Amino acid sequence: MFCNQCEQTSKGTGCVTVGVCGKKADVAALQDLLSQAVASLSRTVRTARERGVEASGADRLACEALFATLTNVNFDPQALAGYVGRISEEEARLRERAGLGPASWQVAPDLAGMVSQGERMGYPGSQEPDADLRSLQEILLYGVRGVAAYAFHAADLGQEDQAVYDFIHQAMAALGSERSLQEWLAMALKCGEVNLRAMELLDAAHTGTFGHPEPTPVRLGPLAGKCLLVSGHDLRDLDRVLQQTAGKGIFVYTHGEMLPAHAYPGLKKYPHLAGHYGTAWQNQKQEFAAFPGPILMTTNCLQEPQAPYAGSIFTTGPVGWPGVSHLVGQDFSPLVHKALQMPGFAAEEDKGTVLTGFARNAVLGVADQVIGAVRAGAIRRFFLVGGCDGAKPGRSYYAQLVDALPPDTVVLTLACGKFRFFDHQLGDIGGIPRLLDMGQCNDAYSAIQVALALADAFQCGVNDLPLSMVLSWFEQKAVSILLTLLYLGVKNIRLGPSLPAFVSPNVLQVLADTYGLRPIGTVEEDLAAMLA
Ligand code: SF4
Ligand code: SF3
Repeated sequence: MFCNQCEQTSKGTGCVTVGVCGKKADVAALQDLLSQAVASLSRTVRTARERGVEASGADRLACEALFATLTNVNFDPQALAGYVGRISEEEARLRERAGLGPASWQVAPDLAGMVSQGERMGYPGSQEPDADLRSLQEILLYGVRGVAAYAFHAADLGQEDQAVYDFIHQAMAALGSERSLQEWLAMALKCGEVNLRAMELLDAAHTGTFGHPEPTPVRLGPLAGKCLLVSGHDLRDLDRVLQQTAGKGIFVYTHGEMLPAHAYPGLKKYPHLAGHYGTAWQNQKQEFAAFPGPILMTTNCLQEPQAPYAGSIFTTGPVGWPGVSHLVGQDFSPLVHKALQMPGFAAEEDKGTVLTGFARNAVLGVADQVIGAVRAGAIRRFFLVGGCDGAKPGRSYYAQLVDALPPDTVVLTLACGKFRFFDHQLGDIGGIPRLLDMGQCNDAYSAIQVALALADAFQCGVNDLPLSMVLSWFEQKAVSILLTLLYLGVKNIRLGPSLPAFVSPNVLQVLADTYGLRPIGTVEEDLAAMLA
């Protein structure tokens, strides 16, 4: 196997025998084959559409399949083989309808055959001998995986844009073809543009369905009683859980990226949405083991379930682990049943609260106050400290940076990296909290809208704002967000805890020269440079 798609990749170069994430060689091969199958489907979709043949069945399926290849989503060989089968059946149907004849390759008929086929083929673009051209194709592939994940969520809540699907097919179909460095770079930036649209759709899906997030204190300690934990990013799944547990005496808690759910009127209305439990994904083995109720994993980041909770964790959507109960469709009754069987928390515990819900509507609602504070010198600078968390010790940089920031600065944060500092008491500046949680990773859309609105108010460009971006990345959604920021021309982003293994030295030089993209350094040096 060879996989280099996430930040924790082995030795900073690539996982070759087993993934640091726990991905085994057969799963890696099946994910490569699945990506190849999507690329083949995408080529057929493009030809069929040129012939005027309807191909909408391929769009969401391709997104879901790509979602299953993201880091920490699906580790189940049977589930991945199932996706490969569905993709190739969809392609065969489409080819028949478009009068295209059979595809030039056939998926192996059984699991073992698929694994060796995936091993032989690798992921699309992996056969490119030139390191820089391969690097750009990997950036594109991983970015497209992130876009597909956001598009899948948005579509689930009824928000779709054909242009997003068309680009996903265009990019997947292009991988492995001969193109110049400039052409691949242009396509990677286009991926960033399309991701902005996908995040916009998801924002519309979330706010349209559940209302605009409102600043909301969230309880961190448990209440006495039966309990159920929901992790991942899928708000619709959380809504279903809340509906199906209503009136049953079960308290529902959020975990990881689900924290910002508490701020949506359509979700906070449930009195049994009791609070937030635990921190970011890499701590789940300890946190889940100590949770006295069942756990639902709606998306990434899933780690190998441990004995204490292997029988009480459930997956849904594109998530999977061999032997773990997978909930299909809208019926979560096995999960609810489990919650009623398990002991729940014996006693209430007070661990204070954290604030969330500072998405674009809430921040722009007090824009005059914020702008006034900047003009009066009360706010010297904003720091967007956002992105993913992970296990590397170097990630302590982000909490140290936040704690070292002077009191006339404001921290905007989003995604699971915030759990390193989300409960630090930073106080406020004239009533404006110094730590503003904007939401999940996809709520980078909110941060962008706030930055654009501030630039408008101050009649300057985003790069001229008193704003520094210090990002932490882990998986492929973060890759797509980084591409969005580069597409928008955002400069001088600091990225850590380490730079992607799939960015070659020459490509990195181009990104450094063009955008000033740079790795994080020490807290002291970076802070001095950003405040200068
Ligand atoms: Fe390694 Fe990350 Fe790939 Fe897992 S997803 S195999 S940790 S590079
Ligand atoms: Fe976290 Fe997995 Fe990226 Fe949505 S949940 S930010 S790492």
